[in-house]
Amino acid sequence: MSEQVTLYLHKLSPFSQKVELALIEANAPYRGYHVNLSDKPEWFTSKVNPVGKVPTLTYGGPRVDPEDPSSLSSKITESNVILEFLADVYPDSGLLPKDPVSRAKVRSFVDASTKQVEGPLYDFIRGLGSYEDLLKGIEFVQGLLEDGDFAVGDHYTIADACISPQLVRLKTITETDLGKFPVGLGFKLGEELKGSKFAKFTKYADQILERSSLKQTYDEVRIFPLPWW
Ligand SMILES: N[C@@H](CCC(=O)N[C@@H](CS)C(=O)NCC(=O)O)C(=O)O
Repeated sequence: MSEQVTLYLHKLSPFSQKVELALIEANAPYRGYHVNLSDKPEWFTSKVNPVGKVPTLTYGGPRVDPEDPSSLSSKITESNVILEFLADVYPDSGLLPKDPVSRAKVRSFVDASTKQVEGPLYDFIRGLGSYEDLLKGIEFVQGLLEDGDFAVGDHYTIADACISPQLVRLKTITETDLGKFPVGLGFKLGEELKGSKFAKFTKYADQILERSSLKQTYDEVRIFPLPWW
């Protein structure tokens, strides 16, 4: 029997969503436990993650009640680290390709999408970041995209899982203009992304947004405003 996997998550957390996407795409059995971030249980910081953040994954050890975690399981934190861990634990999932050059490309994509889109996008939504920085980041990441349906190669990888929460939030803000940025900038961004300059990015995003893993992990109605933003 496979090792136990429990994912401590929050349904509105984009970082949790990355990990849940990878688990679903890998067909990995896991138990999800929703952590109430507005009233965090004491056991979560004392027994699961001292930093108190989701996602956190427990791996191995006995199958216990998630509210009474075992000291025998490994506790893995930070969404991108967890993505790599899942690719290691499920080597046949395709979450990382076998070929070293393709693996490096996936990792470069994860790094770039985190620094150039994830950070600027969440700053932009919170009214803290610039429109131009976000657009430059999207352009940079577009330059890394290959020609197929996936970020790298012909299979869903952690590169796709890593950027998906941003793609779906980009869709929401460009269609609704919801966010703490100046009124109208969300719609403007949407128009810009529809232009020929961003055709490759938009085509890729549209394909990823159709995946059932994405639909299973995103609740558009409840996502804005996020309680902790
Ligand atoms: N860099 C972390 C960020 C995780 C993070 O900020 N999680 C938020 C939810 S989106 C959280 O748990 N916030 C609760 C808190 O800080 O108390 C990752 O990639 O996993």
